[in-house]
Amino acid sequence: MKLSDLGLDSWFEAHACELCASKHSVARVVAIDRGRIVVHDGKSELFAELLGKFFYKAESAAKFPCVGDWVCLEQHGSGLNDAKHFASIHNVLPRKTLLQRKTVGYNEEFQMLGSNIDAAFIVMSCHYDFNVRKLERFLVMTHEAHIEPVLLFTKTDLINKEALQRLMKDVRDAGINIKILAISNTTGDGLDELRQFIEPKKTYCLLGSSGVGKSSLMNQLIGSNAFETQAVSDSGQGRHTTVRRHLIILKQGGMLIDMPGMRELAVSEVSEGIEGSFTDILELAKKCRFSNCGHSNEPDCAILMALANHELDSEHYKNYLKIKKESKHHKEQVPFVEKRKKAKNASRVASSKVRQRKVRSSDEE
Ligand SMILES: Nc1nc2c(ncn2[C@@H]2O[C@H](COP(=O)(O)OP(=O)(O)OP(=O)(O)O)[C@@H](O)[C@H]2O)c(=O)[nH]1
Ligand SMILES: [Mg+2]
Ligand SMILES: [Zn+2]
Repeated sequence: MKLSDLGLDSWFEAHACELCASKHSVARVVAIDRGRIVVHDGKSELFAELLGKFFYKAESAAKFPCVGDWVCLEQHGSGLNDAKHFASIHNVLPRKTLLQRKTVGYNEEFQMLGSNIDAAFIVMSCHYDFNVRKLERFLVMTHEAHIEPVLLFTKTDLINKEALQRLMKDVRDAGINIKILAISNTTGDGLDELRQFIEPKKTYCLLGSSGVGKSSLMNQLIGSNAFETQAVSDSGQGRHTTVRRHLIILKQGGMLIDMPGMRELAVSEVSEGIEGSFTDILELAKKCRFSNCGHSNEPDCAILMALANHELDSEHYKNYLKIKKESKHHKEQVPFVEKRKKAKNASRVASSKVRQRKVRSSDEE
């Protein structure tokens, strides 16, 4: 397999020239398994270790590799059959896109979900899971990362055609114009259209709640039961079966990342994400008489008028305000968080130095 089949292009190659030494090769991170990094070098998958400098220098979690990254790899030993063979990661190449989310709760830390993703399938079961407001949150997240969102309905076998049409209408009524695909993993309906949509050399990921059928879809596309799946509860709740992200290379070309189901989606500071996802509201706001209109009681407010004559759905507008408020809150928190993070990193480095010293002294024994 050529590295270009894994998505390597001239943009990454240019960065590799700059960041990788001549004895290095480039490889793509395909999984992170209990702290062990699995890379694909075009020939096979292999485990790779991080150089110590990552732990000393990394000011933020974003400096560590995540699934989808291109890295400079050094291989030691004479091949995979050599017992002494091992690989180490020297650098992470810049990312074209980075999908991340704020971790839930008070801390303002990020979790990297995947990088260099071209399009994200927002997977929603049409049986239990579907909710326009949740979809809007996923849209903000993907727009913020400059990743094309595609809505993928699953479990179409559990509802009739009219109900599916109604769901699609709900999406369009909320002003959402993204591509929609609908499939059933059980009957195979819609899978051909999905396969045609997936292009060689491009990377896709599966985002969505637990139990919507992400891993079942992976199995359908690779034609085996390599990915573990588990029945949902009677109320349709998933059981968080998938616990790690894993990028696979499809035989037809193209790559797909399975991800664990997401419980909650908190937003961070997402100005571009909001612009991309609520264009209808932003367009309306331009028509208000005052450019700084607060849309509460101003005269000739286009938003208030649209709400009054039901041209603008009030739930859609409420969700916009809620996400905007969360984003603003996050923005205000950032300076405090940076300070806390710096202090935390300093203590982390200190304790890792102690650890290293201990390891060294035990090596010597
Ligand atoms: N009827 C029906 N059931 C499906 C379909 N797709 C998946 N399922 C079932 O839904 C359950 C959950 O599927 P998974 O593939 O494990 O869901 P997941 O999204 O990977 O869940 P997590 O790994 O927990 O995030 C399993 O019992 C699947 O058999 C479908 O299209 N139709
Ligand atoms: Mg799964
Ligand atoms: Zn207004």
